[in-house]
Amino acid sequence: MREFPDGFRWGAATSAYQIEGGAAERGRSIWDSFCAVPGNVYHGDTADVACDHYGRWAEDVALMAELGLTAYRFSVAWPRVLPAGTGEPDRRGLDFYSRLVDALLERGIEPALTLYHWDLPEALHERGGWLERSTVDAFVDFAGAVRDQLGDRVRLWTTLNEPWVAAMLGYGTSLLPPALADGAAALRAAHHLLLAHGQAVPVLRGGDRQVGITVNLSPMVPATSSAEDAAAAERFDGYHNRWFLDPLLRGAYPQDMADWYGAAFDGVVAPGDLATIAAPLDFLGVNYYCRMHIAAGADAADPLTPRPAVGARQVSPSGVPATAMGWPVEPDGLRQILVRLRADHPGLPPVYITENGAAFHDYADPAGAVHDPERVEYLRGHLGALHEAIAAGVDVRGYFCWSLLDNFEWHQGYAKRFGIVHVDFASQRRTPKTSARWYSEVIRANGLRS
Ligand code: PNW
Repeated sequence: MREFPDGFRWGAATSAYQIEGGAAERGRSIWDSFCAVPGNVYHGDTADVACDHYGRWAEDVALMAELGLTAYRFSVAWPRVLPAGTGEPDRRGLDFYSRLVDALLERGIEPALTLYHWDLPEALHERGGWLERSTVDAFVDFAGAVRDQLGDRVRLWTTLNEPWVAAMLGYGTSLLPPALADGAAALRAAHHLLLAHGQAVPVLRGGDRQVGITVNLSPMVPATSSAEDAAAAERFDGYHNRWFLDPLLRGAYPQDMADWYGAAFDGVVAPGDLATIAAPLDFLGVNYYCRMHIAAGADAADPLTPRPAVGARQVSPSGVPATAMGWPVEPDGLRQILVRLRADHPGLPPVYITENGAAFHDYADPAGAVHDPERVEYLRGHLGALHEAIAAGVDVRGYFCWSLLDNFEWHQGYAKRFGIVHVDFASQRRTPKTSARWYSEVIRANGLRS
């Protein structure tokens, strides 16, 4: 038996855009516009209905209770609270989240709220979006409006989900909106996202509220033992991990990367910004999916090619099993990144694993049960690695599996299923997969029996 600490939180995670639907009752976001362009999203899928969580939230909370979750991570759709991005909050939007929070608390499930999971109001994008400081101010107002409504009942507050994805993929590639594929824009957006986080921290603090941010981290593995690949992996680490961790936890951007980016990063930082961004955190949220294997030399044809350029590319390791996303399954990477975090940042706050999971193909048997043996093995491996990290002294307070439900997997539409609960998108029927039943047992035991 590998037991977890007393009081360890066992959760599952979702995000507003990926599950809610209810599109007619909220404002538009950059994702709505992106989905409307043929070719952007696999199969032309949209999130107008998604899992209809907006209509079925009560059923979904009952399901969480049945599975025994002790925490639930969700995000608030900015365009549902402030349809035009700023101005007067829409009561319907605030009431929706208020009912959700009450239902969770009634079931003894701790709500963990994320303010920004990529659904920027279209109206703010039209005024420059994350390229402009005015969006930082709008975010702080949004944070205040949600705090006013839910601050008495929600204890765990996360400002942003994965600023690397929002900035480096959203502004630096054409894979996610606003799809600018512009390196200088990506650095500007990243800085303004971090600033929005930093400015929101004091607004959210108070009472027994704990405030943090979620970053996605990956250990970097040089593809070969060459000095070129080692240097490339170090730059990719700077681009992906340190560009966000260092300002948040050290109050400075990594100098090697600032030098490498050169003119693309000129004039972005204003006096005082770095102190704002480094506001002390009550916890750090870490999303972990896989390690990244890195070789020197860019691949301009790769839609994920970094902008600004880092002279490095991701390669697939041979002999390593992969998920349906093509992501290598390397559970020990979770232990590696946590142990490194603790070594690199002596003042590291408590950590929550705010996402970990995988897309796999599942199959239904004649009785209607849905089996996903690969996900069970994925979760077992990663929880084992997490247990080792805790034994090594990393203060981890909880784990949220991504995701509670199969959902709208961004530009991959509904083709990739991350849920521990199967969703039939025609009938909206929810069926817990084998992995959900297995996870329930882990929660009940507060650890791994095998
Ligand atoms: C996360 N990468 O995104 C998101 O927070 C979720 O909304 C999403 O559904 C989930 O992972 C699965 O994709 C990531 O390229 C997207 O390193 C890309 C990366 C990491 C995380």
